[in-house]
Amino acid sequence: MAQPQALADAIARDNTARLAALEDDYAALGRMLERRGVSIEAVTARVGALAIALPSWGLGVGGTRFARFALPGEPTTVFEKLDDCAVVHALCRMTPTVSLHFPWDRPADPAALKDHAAALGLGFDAVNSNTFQDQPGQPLSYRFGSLSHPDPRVRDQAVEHNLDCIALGAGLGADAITVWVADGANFPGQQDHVRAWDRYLDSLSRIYAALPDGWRMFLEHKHFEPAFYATVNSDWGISMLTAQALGPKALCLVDLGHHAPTVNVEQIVARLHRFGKLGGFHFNDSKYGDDDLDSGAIDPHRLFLVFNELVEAERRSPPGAFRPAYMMDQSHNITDPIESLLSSAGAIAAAFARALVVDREALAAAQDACDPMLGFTLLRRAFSVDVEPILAMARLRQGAAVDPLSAYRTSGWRQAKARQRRPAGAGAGIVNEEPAAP
Ligand SMILES: [Mn+2]
Repeated sequence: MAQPQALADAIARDNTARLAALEDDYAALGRMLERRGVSIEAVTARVGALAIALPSWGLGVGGTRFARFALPGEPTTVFEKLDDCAVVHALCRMTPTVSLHFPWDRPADPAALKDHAAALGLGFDAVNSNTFQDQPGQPLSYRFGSLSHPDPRVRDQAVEHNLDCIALGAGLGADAITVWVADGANFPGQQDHVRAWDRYLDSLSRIYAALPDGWRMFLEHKHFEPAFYATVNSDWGISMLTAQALGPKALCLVDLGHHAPTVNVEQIVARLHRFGKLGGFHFNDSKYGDDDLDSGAIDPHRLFLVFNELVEAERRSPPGAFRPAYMMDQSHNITDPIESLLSSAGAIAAAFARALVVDREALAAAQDACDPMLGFTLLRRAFSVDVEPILAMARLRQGAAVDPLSAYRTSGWRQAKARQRRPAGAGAGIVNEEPAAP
């Protein structure tokens, strides 16, 4: 079942109705870009090759500290979540892999999960460990930390969990692990900043030593929450120093929502790459903190500036060497997760497409000539291009939807699942509290 028939039919019907207008818009945009010396076909090809991993936890409806509002037909098992991932991918052809989170997604039968994904045409991206909450029956608590906990037995337990995630991921065909820990302090005096980091590094080095050949370890920093005074891996600086101490397989992961509101994230991206430590992204957007809103929902310009640095970084890299792991990390509290993921995929692709139409020679010349207004104008000129025809054409050529939201809604997927799937619980938190296996 690569694609449900009702979905394929909806895509085909919707695309047929929109084809003439798309071809008209695409031709007009192509002429405009040609006058700027940009080949629309080259941009469309790059956009068509963009791949972003879906977070398994993003397919269920999220929640806040206050409530979670279940959606009829939302997935409650990892198998159902993969089914929904396949729907997203069928509609946008930009999300061929899934990032699993253990133990939430721990399958009773890993081979069955791998087969299910393969049948859907999906692969697995980085796996994520979870030492930020206690699991039923877990001997020791992570209340006061995990990899940096003062008690070596807690650290051993957290390291063991990460090794287990690597083994599970390797069996599924993944080749990276993302480590985010909630370790930190709520009060001045609660912990020693230096000793806590030393313990964190020591635990990480044990996980690093167990990485299979070809694997990478992504360190995800976050400046606050759930620790509200100090976080062990708080920002890109300590994350990069940690990655440098560990070795070449350790890289930094930038979650766009894990910085203080005024931090210049695009500059961080440029510098991490300059020092060989840019591992990947968790795309999302925020206005206040780690809001996990849909990508580009609040500040599409910042997303564009991030991609502007990524395009620059790729140009500075040897051919084929630039391969950051792109993932979404969002919490959909009031929308259908499939619709939000499609919206984000479109926003990410748009930012990438706009970054690709920047006149880079003129930009470098303006920078060297100390011409700030021209440099700024060159970026703004690219940002103001409506690249929707490029995205739609890239999708159409791969059999996906010209208008993903419209095709999805007419497919009736969620309504059908509301009749077939068992209802999800309403407990608070970003993930359903249902057993992961069917
Ligand atoms: Mn994240």
